[in-house]
Amino acid sequence: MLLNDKTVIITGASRGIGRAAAVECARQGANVVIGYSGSASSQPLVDDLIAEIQALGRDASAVGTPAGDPETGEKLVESAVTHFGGVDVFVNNAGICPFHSFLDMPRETYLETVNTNLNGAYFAVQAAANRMKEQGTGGAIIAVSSISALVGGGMQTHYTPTKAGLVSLMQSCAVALGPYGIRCNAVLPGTIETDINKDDLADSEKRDYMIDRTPLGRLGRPDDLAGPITFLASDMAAYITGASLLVDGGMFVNLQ
Ligand code: NAD
Ligand code: RM4
Repeated sequence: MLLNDKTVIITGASRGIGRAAAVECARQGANVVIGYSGSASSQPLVDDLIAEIQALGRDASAVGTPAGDPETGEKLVESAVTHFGGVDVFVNNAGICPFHSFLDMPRETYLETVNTNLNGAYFAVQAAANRMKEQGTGGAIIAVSSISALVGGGMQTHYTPTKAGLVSLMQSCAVALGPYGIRCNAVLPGTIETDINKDDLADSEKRDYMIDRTPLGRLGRPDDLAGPITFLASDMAAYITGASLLVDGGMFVNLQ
């Protein structure tokens, strides 16, 4: 039980990597605040996740609020305090990647991507950190960044800067929040099969290319991120802050 009786907030937890992390945190003893977009289509997914967490003997609350809204962090913290008495871990996971070419990138697509992935994260991290400071018991903040913080993508010119921004945010917050015992780290997934890249990977040539680039010989699954996120959230990582952990099956180091 790495997270016994801890309270973990996870944004974008209705599916994919966020969901897998939520279930693993509950398995490790945590109660979970599920952040989700608030869309009607997410509701059954959230109900299903709550049931799975409760079947593990833990509890969950859910807050439907857009990740890019500057008030979202405060709403999530409020739910954590009301239901579970405080916040120990904040996982900023919600994100979008509407693949699009650069020269004709619609302004609204760029702005929505930056707002959802980075601006929202900034204010949510700030809200979680203020609560952790007030509690005086330290805490852990984890940003779900990407291998794309380190390498480019011609159809991701709006997305990769947000992921590099999250790494930088965790580094600066590690410095700003270290004195309060709040650790800030990033995980950098490689290519994980989820809804975010379903269309992109529907092209079998592209999918095979991504597999070929991966020394471990397969694309990632959401569960591949659950362990690393839980580890960074736990006291096993007590002396780790400002770090970036690639979880990519070796894709990044594979030149030749
Ligand atoms: P996903 O599409 O399954 O999950 C994204 C989650 O974010 C969903 O729960 C979605 O509802 C939520 N979300 C999207 N927009 C939102 C908004 N405006 N408000 C609230 N919630 C919103 O994809 P995923 O792969 O699980 O993505 C999770 C994170 O992992 C993202 O930040 C993504 O950039 C990152 N990531 C994914 C990969 C990959 O290959 N799948 C690789 C690197 C990083
Ligand atoms: C990741 C990485 C993956 C892509 C997802 C959407 O950061 O670039 O290859 O599938 O984003």
